[in-house]
This record gives sequence, structure tokens and C-alpha cells, in this order.
Amino acid sequence: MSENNRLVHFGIGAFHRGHQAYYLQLLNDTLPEDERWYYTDINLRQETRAIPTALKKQNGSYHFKRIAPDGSAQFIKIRSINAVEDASENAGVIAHVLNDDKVKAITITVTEGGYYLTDSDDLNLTHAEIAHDVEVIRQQHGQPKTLFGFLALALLARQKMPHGAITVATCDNLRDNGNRLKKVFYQFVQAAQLTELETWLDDNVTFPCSMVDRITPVPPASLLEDVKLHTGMDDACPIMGEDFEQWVIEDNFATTFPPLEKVGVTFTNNVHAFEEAKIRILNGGHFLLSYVGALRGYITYDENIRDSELNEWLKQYHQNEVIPTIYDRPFDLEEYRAIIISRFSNSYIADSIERIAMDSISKFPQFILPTVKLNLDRDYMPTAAVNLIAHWYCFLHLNLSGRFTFNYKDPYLSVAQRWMESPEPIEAFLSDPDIWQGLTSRFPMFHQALASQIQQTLDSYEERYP
Ligand code: CS2
Repeated sequence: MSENNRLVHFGIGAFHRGHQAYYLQLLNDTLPEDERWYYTDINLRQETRAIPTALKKQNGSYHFKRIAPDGSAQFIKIRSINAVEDASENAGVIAHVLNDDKVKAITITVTEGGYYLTDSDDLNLTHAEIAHDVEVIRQQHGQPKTLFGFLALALLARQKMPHGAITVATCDNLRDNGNRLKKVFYQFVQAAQLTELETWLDDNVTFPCSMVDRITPVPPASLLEDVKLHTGMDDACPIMGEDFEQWVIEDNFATTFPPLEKVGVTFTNNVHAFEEAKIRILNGGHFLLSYVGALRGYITYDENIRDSELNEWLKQYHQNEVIPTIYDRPFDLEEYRAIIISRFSNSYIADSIERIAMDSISKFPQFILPTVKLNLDRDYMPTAAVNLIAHWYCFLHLNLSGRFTFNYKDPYLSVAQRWMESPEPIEAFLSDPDIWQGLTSRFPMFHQALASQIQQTLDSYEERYP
């Protein structure tokens, strides 16, 4: 049993280390040792083992280079993670870590694709990995592969404890993220026939929604030398990020939660307005310029913003299509957009288009589709979106056909491959229910406009990518 209160994190990416762990470090800096909170970080996937292995050798600590738009930087030592485990090797570690009443919450970052949502926002129980985990949990035997299996093991361990109540806080960019996770996790529990766990969850577990924000690029290899030069320390797994951070979390905790409001975190009952603005202005803006930027040969996202045509396209998208369809506005959206554009211009963080472009199949329904839908619902043709979505399609088409070389990563790549292999690829794309959720059939004018924009955009790349 540990002395300090603890949090557990599932999914150890750079974003988590630059965000939740950073905030906990800020808090700990204000507290005496016995009141500090520490993280146990747990890796879930075999393919992401390298960083946790290096982090474990450093007892969880590392440096964070926090970079301002003028290039000036702070090197902050993060010591708020002090235990690192790998459940992708041995899922038994989950019950061991969670069986500690000093653990008060689990935070999660597994990316948008890690939730296995269908077009109706249900859990995709037919997906092989989910079907596998349902069996593992139902039979209480074997090694899970997804968040759902690991979370079930964690909560089964808590259910056995006398005071097991716990907060489960997802920190991924899904709108209404806590409620969605709750809904699909209950579906998982039902499929695995854990009736008693389901009843226990009702009284003992909360799933607060949250909005999280910090642009955290993939750290370049040169960061190791940079850290050594500035701090004199060897660090095998430092991270870097912009100097902007924000965390808004729903005030809905099952038990004690660290008093992060002391270091700038907002606890509120209206997270939705914040997450809607962030996902549609920031993540949506990232999404839509990354494919056209890649096709123009840019490497880092700030190059998109310096391209006056792309900058103008983004402005039209934000000002004509996103901002007018955000109806709940707890702050000034124009000012918010201006801050985001200045963050997007930060060339010192050198955020790669390759990082932002990945996983587009699961990002599109979250970041872009709601904006398209809300515009069509108000009888407005979102022409900036149409233009930029056409570039996304062309990016996939040219990349998958080998005409445009780009290191595109996506666990759902087979979905795009299916469109491209069909006799009518553009039609296959436009009628995919997981992507459009019925929108293209409800609005034939939109279907038509996008199909012809795609054809026109493809033609425009004939010469550059023969
Ligand atoms: C990016 C995000 O991956 C993406 O699509 O838009 O990682 C973005 O950098 C963060 O959400 C910023 O908070």
C-alpha cells in the first residue's frame, strides 16, 4: 500500500506526459510531500512498449521542454509519475495496481480509435479485438487487447474492495467523452455478462467528461541532446510541447480527486461547450489543413498557416461554417480562434503533419462531420469543408495508389483500402455509413457537390502526382 494518494493512467503517450502529468507536477510543487499525488502509468499495447520501458528505467521521471511562440523554452522536470507498468505483457498487473485504496482515479488517453465506436455511437461488438476481449473477460482468462478489457479488469478489482469507488476520466478528443465511454463500457460489461459489476458501477464509478488541450509533437531525436545541453542530465525519453495548456473537467468525481483547480484546471458542469469549441475549431482545423498541406509538400503544420491560400481556406471554414454553428458560447469564439491560429503558427514546436494526419478515419466523424451536418441542417452548403474534405480524399487516394509517398498510419486503413478497390471509389467513400452516418443520402446536393469537388481536385493533382 502506498502512502500518497494516487492516480492511474492507461495509455502512456507524449500527450499524457505533457498534460495530466504536467498538471500534477504543478500541483505537487505547491504541496508538502505527504499531500502530493503520484501517477502509476500503465502501457496497454505491445506496439507502444518502447517509451514505457525507457520511462520505467528512469522511475517515471523525464524532462518536458515547454516552448513559447518566440522559441524561448523552459525545461521542466516531471516527477509526478513514479511507477510504470506494462499490462500488454501481463494484464495481471492491473488488479495488483488497482487493489490499493490510495488510488482514486483512472485517467485515459487511447486516441479516438481506441473506443471502437459504430456509426450509431455504440460499441463495435463485432470488431475482432472487442469480441476477443469480451471472451477474455467473460471467461476471466487470457490477455485483453483493448481499453475495455483492461478497464473491466481494473473495475473488477475495485469491486472486490470495501471502498472501491473510483473516477474514470477519459482525456481523449471525443465529444461528450465521459458519457460515451460510460455508454460503451456498459455495453461491454453486458456483453461479457458481468451483471454484478454493472450494478456496482452504478453506485461506485463516475465517468466525468473533459476537454484537454496542449499541442504535443512527436519528440525529435535531437531533443535528447537539447535536454543534456540545458540541464546536464541524460534523459532517454524527454517530451516537448507548446506553452499553452488547458484542462476543463466535469465536476463529477466518485471520490477524492487532486485539487487541480489550484493550478488552473477548471472543474465545471458545462464541459460540453468547451469541448465542442475545441474539437471543432482546433482539432477540425488541424484535420482539414493537414492533407492539403501534405499534398503541397509541407512537413510541419506551421507551413500550412504561412501558405496564404490555406490560411484563407481555414479562415472561411472557421468563420463561415464552424463558429456560426456553435450555439453554446461560454467565451468569445473569435478570440479563441485567434489564439489557436497563433498556436498553429508556432514553428519552434515543429509539429509534423505526419502526426496530425494519422488516424483520419476515426477522427473525421468526431472533428468534421458535426460541422457539416449542422450547416446542412441550416440549409447552408459548407463550401470550405467540401473543398478541404476533397483534399483529404485525394490524399488517401494518391497515397494508397502509390502515387504520393507519405508515412500515413491508421488502424482503420483497410476501410479506405476498400473504397479505393471498389469499382466506383468516390461513391464508395460517399456512401460509407461509418463516415457519413446517413448525411450524404439525406442531402443529395451535398453528395453531388463533394463528388464533383473530389473529381476536380484529383484532376488538379494529375501532373504533380502522375
Ligand atoms: C491533433 C491533436 O491529433 C490530432 O488530430 O489535432 O493531437 C491536438 O494536437 C491536440 O488535441 C491539442 O490539444
